[in-house]
Amino acid sequence: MGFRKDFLWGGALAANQCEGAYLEDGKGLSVPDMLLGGTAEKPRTFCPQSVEDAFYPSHDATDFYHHYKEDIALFGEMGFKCYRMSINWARIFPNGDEEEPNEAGLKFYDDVFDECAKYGIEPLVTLCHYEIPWGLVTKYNGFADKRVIDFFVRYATTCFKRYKDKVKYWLTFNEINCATQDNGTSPLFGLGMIDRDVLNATEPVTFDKLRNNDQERWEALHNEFVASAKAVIEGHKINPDFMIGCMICHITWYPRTCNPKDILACQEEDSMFNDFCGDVQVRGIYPPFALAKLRNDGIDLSYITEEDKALLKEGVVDFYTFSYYMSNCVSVDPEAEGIGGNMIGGVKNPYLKASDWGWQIDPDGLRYTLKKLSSRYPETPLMIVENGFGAYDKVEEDGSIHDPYRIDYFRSHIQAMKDAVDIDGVDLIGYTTWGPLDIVSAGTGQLAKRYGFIYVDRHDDGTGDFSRSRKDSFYWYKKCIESNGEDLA
Ligand code: P53
Repeated sequence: MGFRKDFLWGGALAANQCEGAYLEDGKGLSVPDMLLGGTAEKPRTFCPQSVEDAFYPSHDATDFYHHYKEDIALFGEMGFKCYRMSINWARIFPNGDEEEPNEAGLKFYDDVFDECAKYGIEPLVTLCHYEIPWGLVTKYNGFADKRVIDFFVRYATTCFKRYKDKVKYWLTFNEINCATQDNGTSPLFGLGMIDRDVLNATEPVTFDKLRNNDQERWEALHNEFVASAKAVIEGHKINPDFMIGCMICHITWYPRTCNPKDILACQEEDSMFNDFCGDVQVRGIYPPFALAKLRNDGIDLSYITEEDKALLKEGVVDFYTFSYYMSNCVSVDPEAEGIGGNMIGGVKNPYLKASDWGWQIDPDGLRYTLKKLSSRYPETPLMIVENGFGAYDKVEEDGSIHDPYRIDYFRSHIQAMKDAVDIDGVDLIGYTTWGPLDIVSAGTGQLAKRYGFIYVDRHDDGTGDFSRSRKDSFYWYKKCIESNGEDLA
């Protein structure tokens, strides 16, 4: 059987991680512009007042803004059918709350879409990929303020109208469920919320200092659900053929042991982190376990109005997309060995190997996840919009880059996808790998954590000439796409 004939093979980037040109053509500042770099061991920090000589990795990123023609040509050479990208909100509405959009920003994405069309590449556009305009953070505390719903809807409808004949596939918010974490980082990235007392910090602030008020955070997430639903409703009026999806960060959880207490703790993690937001966006209702959990945690749920409930019901998504990188374990044993490296945390799985950043490599977990999602949402097409392997790469004397570890990762995950389709009957419409081109890491701000098939000469000390070159994995993925996923050798 194999993958569908029209399977959407491709790769995925986010504007703030690849574009650079952070103040060009009228762009306003956005959250990632305020973040400094870290390492695998040392978390990145936040500082809105430019620290002298400090390196803000997103300011230039890997300069896609000036290389998009070359980059899209390389995607075309690999045979991409689909390119997932994001529009940088602050290019279109520099402060977020203007009445009129910035024409130069709109024009840039017209050019990007036209370039894709030359190679028959279908764009899949995320409207908000961790890149809320900074003006909305300072003035409104992001989605904590209901007015931001309408700013988002204005931005979304502006894009829908402008690109209605160039873009069919849209996602509203990237990894919306990360806001369920109370670690400070995720609310800043996703919701644009930050403690008022560190808003104007002049020294770098570590993320553990960023804490949000729980009541405010859950309300802000609700506002994001409403904003997404309204965008879906408006989008379908503009073009009924639009496919508008949700995007969930799926971290697959396993109980560390068969102790029933571990099983329950694991189910709780899975429900609240993975299932809650997807249920709201696919089914249009808050699932009972989430309502109960929030209520039991003392959250006043009166913000979920009847009017909002009707919007959530009407604005359900057309497809479900998710990122998948790893699985983690859950244990009630406080002595269980933890893992670091991702912002989500978790417990070590003795059967799995991990990347240099502690992300546990688990292709079986992808098959398990696909089967679970297809049972949970049997009428909703699924798409994997992020999957990939962050690693240190070495450039050889002759300029070649051998990355067999990355090829292994993709081979095993694509095989797992194939099994999910062939053996488990999953309706999977596409697969875009994360970071086909080297970019800035969201979690650590590093350039050294590379995901690409295409190497970019840019480094954490700010050196490099941004030149591009093909890694071994480039040729491997090209062959994979050419054979519609049959040739994984
Ligand atoms: P980096 C953590 C865990 C899973 C997905 O991440 C995550 C994160 C954030 O670190 O985010 C997604 O760059 C996100 C991308 C991000 C990618 O995973 O930390 O949608 O923006 O770059 C990989 O290695």
